Amino acid sequence: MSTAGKVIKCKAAVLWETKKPFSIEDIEVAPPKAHEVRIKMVATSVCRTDEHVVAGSLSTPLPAVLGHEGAGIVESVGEGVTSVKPGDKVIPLFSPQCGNCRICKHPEGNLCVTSLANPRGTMSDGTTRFTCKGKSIHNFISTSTFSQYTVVDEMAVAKIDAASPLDKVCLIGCGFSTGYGSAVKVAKVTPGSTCAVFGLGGVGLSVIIGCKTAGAARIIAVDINKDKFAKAKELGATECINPLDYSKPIHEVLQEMTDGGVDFSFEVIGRLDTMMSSLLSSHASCGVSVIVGTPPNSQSISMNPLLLLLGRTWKGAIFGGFKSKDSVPKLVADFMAKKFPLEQLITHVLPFEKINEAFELLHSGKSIRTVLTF
Ligand code: COD
Ligand code: ZN
Repeated sequence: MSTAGKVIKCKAAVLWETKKPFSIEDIEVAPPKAHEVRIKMVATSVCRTDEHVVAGSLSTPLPAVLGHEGAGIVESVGEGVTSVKPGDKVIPLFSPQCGNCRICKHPEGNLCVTSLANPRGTMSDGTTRFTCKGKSIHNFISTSTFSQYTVVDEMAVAKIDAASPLDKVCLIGCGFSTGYGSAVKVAKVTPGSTCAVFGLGGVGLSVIIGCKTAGAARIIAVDINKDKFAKAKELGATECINPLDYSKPIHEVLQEMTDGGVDFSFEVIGRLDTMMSSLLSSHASCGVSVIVGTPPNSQSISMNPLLLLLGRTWKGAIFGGFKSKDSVPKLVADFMAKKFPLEQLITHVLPFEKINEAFELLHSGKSIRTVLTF
């Protein structure tokens, strides 16, 4: 029996307050309104940004259904939806692409004005589609993938290859694309170049995959946890170094290793000191340094302008600089064409109900990505 046009009762992981575990609740998911899409989730992975909300270091209205790295199948669509139809495989987009704003029309920019405008935890009309125990529940950055069903705006969903494995390509919804795009799209890593990647979590490893795909000759992986080195090498790192093994600053070590500095450096940790080390490890004249990690709330760096005056470039981007609705289907196609792997980033697979276990794995540093299946 079709569920289109009806309220769906299903399970979702609700975060009622920060610093508390998720509760698996029975919720009601309202039908999609005009220009909205209701999705049956098939898989979602857990990203550190979800954890930042749980920990209270990133604020979004609560109670909420979190989760933003998922994949599913369209259950029904609201009036006027043209880009997807029931039965299509899709990935929700935490950074939507409206197609009409100044940024969407810019050839390079990717932070659509609608994503800048949506920290309020609602659909673009200002309301939510989730209810639990008679209370309205917020959504999270246009996605809310920690639910058996979710509703998203049409501009926040991309149709992908019908043959794609949703329990793998869900990573393209955030972490993989953020890292990979930082290398291939933001830095524009060139064949034969030398790269340094600071931080070897799931996003840093995805930067390494991007550097390798772009044809870098040397990829130097930097982390204070040497247990991360084996996987980094498996994915393309040519050398791995631990700052704790050296008495001098790590940027000096990198400068000596690379005749004055690397062509491309990436900070994928989210710390101000490593952002500066990463910048200094890029060549003073021709280096490009990319900030991928989010710095702690309201902290800033003071820097000597001479660091840029000699020719270096310092940049950053959200979601790997990709325009989401245009790029996600292409990234899935590239994965299907075996242009890059995703499997090695997935260390754990758990049923959705074990979401709190997935967050414990994230805290302990034992997981790269945990995929929850519905
Ligand atoms: N020096 C070297 N390595 C370090 C240091 C240090 N001082 N401190 C920590 N590390 C290493 C850790 O050992 C670890 O291996 C790695 O850095 C960090 O890995 P994870 O697993 O904590 O993190 P990731 O890869 O899942 O995510 C890292 C980000 C920095 C990308 C993430 O936290 C972030 O800021 N994301 C926001 C960026 C973004 O675009 N977000 C969009 C929506 S999510
Ligand atoms: Zn994320």
